[in-house]
Amino acid sequence: LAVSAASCTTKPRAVVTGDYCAEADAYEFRNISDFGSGASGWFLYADNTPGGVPDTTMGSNVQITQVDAPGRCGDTGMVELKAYGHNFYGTGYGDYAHNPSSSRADGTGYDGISFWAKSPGNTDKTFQFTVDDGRTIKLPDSVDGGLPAVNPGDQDLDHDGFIGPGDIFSGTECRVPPSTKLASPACYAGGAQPPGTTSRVPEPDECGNQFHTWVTVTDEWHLYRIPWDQLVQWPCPNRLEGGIDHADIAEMEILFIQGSVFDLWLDNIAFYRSRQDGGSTD
Ligand SMILES: [Ca+2]
Ligand SMILES: [Ca+2]
Repeated sequence: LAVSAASCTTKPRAVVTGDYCAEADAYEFRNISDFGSGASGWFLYADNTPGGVPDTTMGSNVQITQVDAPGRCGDTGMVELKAYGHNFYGTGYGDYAHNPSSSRADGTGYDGISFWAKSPGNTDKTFQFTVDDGRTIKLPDSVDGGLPAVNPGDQDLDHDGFIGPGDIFSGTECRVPPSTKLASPACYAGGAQPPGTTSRVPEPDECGNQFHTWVTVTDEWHLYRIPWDQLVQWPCPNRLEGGIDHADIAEMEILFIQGSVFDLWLDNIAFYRSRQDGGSTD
């Protein structure tokens, strides 16, 4: 009997040219986080799966990694977000440096947010990227450990002398949701909740519902550009009209779902726009 040959032939690999640095040539940037030296301005969190990486008992600050020159296009300061073995709700990395209303990032006049990234080797490539503005951010994570006293700019709407659920923190325009220990808004954390979590639907004026998108990276460095209108919210009662506020960008976060394996290298988060001169590299 003639048996037809298996049709799984080997595809030639795409040639890696290494000239990825030119991807930035057509754009100009306003820095948000360049991970040069000192504090990264980012934190990490993860579930408690034994043996999971990162190990949150080793601290929650993300350290800057200095690689050998020439690094990425001559830039040697960056962060490596390594995660595997977290099987409950997963792992997250977030920017804390731009949360207070006094240190928000202003992207007025820019087309969106960009960064450099790669996840080399036998790793997952797709993650959720979330961005808060001053109207969505839940500041601070308040209720655990007692209600914060009222500070200038806070709105103590129930006049009890503390800022708690239903009140409004300075720098936000939305009401503090009830403690997540009681119930986690189903629309707040991406619509997905850990098993056993009591979920509820947020009120129309409640904080949360971050703007978000998904990003798929490769083994090699590339510049990723996220135009403003690609950052969307979940279709929940606390969704805002008109999209994200370019002038009032707060926390950014990278979420790795449970069971995923990442070695995500991340660098130079910035606002980007097309170069006014059309892209010459003078
Ligand atoms: Ca850098
Ligand atoms: Ca109050």
